[in-house]
Amino acid sequence: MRKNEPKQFTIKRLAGLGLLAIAAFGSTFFVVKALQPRPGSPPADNPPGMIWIPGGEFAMGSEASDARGDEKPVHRVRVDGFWMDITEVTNAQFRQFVDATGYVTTAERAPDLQEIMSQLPAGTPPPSPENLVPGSLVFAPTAQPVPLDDIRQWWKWTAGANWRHPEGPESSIEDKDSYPVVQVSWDDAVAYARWAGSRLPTEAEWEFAARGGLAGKRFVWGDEAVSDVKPQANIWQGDFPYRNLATDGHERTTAVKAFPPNGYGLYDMAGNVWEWCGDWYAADAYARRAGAIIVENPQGPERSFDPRRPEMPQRIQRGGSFLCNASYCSSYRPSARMGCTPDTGMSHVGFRCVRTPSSGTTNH
Ligand SMILES: [Ca+2]
Repeated sequence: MRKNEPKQFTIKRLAGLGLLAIAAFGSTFFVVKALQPRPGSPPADNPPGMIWIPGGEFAMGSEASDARGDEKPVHRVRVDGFWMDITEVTNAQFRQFVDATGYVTTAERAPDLQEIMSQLPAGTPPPSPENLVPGSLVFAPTAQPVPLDDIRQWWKWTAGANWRHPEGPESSIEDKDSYPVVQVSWDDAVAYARWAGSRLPTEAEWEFAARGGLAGKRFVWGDEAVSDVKPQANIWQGDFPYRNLATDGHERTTAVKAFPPNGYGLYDMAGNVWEWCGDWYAADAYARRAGAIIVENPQGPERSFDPRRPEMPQRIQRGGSFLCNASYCSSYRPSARMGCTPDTGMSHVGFRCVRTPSSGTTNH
């Protein structure tokens, strides 16, 4: 691994093992073409809390100096128009879903030992019984600088952590109705979306929307560098993972709409919490599109592929979180991709939904 290369990691809900994969990728220069918005007026029946994203053709991915291997090559993609939640799904919205359905989230159920072992390399010892209780992964800052190659140092399996107690059993979401729900697995997000008459966005829809009509820009707000004085999004200021200066006023998540929206009127498409997408994660998804003139409404690969963790199927997350920092994880860039196993909840992962006039509510 060369020094100063961006890192990407994969996390599995492993009941205390905190197993992860870390990989680094090289970087090259890139040039992208201009966005070509597709004309057309939005449908009249705008769902509440959503905004019409007009669809169009765009350059997906990045070959900038801080882009990772799985963001390359940049390629042309067209997506049809869709409605998208203006904000991340909030605690209040998720509570409505749970109250209406009695849904029990993944983090509120005990992990399945057989399933865990099936996704671990042969010979890995099983987690201890006391860890096979309902819980989830919570970020815990370290006391001092640590090597950034082992995320187990700051992600802790926490019994009793779930969407109602996102930082552990002593925490709560009281007075946080307008904060994004976290500690939701991909399965939880899909269940909510179905109930809401929506679905998770495809990765292509998410990136198109995040770019907000700007072509080939590094960030959702343009090319302007991240400001330490007036941060453009809820990301980490200071030294990760031990010194959080919180100059943006927020140590962890913040209420939605606390930062300016992007060009489409969408909030927190950079930072605050990661957002699940419908697609499987495949490191080579873009490489497999090479040669296509334009890819229409891609739904993602048929199956997950990650050479670093082949035994762990993963779904896509996008947008980065309050933990992202240029020195470690600049994943608030609109092209940055993350894979995560669909049964994993974390204290910096949420989601938002989309809806299309004709395609129904299915995530595959
Ligand atoms: Ca976000």
